[in-house]
Amino acid sequence: MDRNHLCACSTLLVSIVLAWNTPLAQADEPVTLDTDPNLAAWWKFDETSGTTAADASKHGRNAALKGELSFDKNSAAGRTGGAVRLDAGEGHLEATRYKGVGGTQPRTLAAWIKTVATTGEIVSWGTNDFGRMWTFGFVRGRIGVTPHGGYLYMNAETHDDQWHHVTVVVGQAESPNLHDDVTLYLDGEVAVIHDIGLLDLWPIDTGDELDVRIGRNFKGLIDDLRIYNRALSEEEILALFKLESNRPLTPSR
Ligand SMILES: [Ca+2]
Repeated sequence: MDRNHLCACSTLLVSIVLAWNTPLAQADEPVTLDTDPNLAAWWKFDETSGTTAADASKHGRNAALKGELSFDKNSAAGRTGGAVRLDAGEGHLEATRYKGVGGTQPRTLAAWIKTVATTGEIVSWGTNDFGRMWTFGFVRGRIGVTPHGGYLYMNAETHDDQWHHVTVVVGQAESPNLHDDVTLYLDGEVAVIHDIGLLDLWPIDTGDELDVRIGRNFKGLIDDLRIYNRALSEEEILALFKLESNRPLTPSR
């Protein structure tokens, strides 16, 4: 056998082995909002026991239930599957060593909430300084966001003991600020803003001191909390609200 012939045979063999080891469906599997590589963390809160909320994004960013919390007593019927029931001072969750989406990066945070209260955080991280925090939750009694020193919150009230889907998006920008680059959504639609203020043009530059914390001082249910490190489109947020996150994403995104 000459050298060229040997090479050709080897190449063929390698190709056969590779083809054998590659799952047929993998290449054709459509990307969805559930399998999006930009889905940085996803807590479904479907657990019914223990003190760990698994990260369904496969990044391993599990969140630990702190204080008095455990799914044995803090699990409740959710919007899909289970939810975590929080009672303000009883405790919150922490994704140890996960620092969230930092700096000026675009991001989307989305969750279902059900509450009769008007205080507390859904999720937060950052460094405790002006423009360096990223806190999503109740701001002056309505759902909004604050990077510490500025705030943006929606007009609608959401403490009616019904499930609401709430989302905040930071768009791609060199130096994003609340006024120009941040959008809030309620139940799949762009939310009317109640107020924006105090350093609203201060650049958002999220720090990396604190681990991601979920449900600090929140009283009620939180379900299906997702963090994407990209700005989702209106259409995609509507799909989350409609529980259609397993549909293939449109190629135009
Ligand atoms: Ca759930």
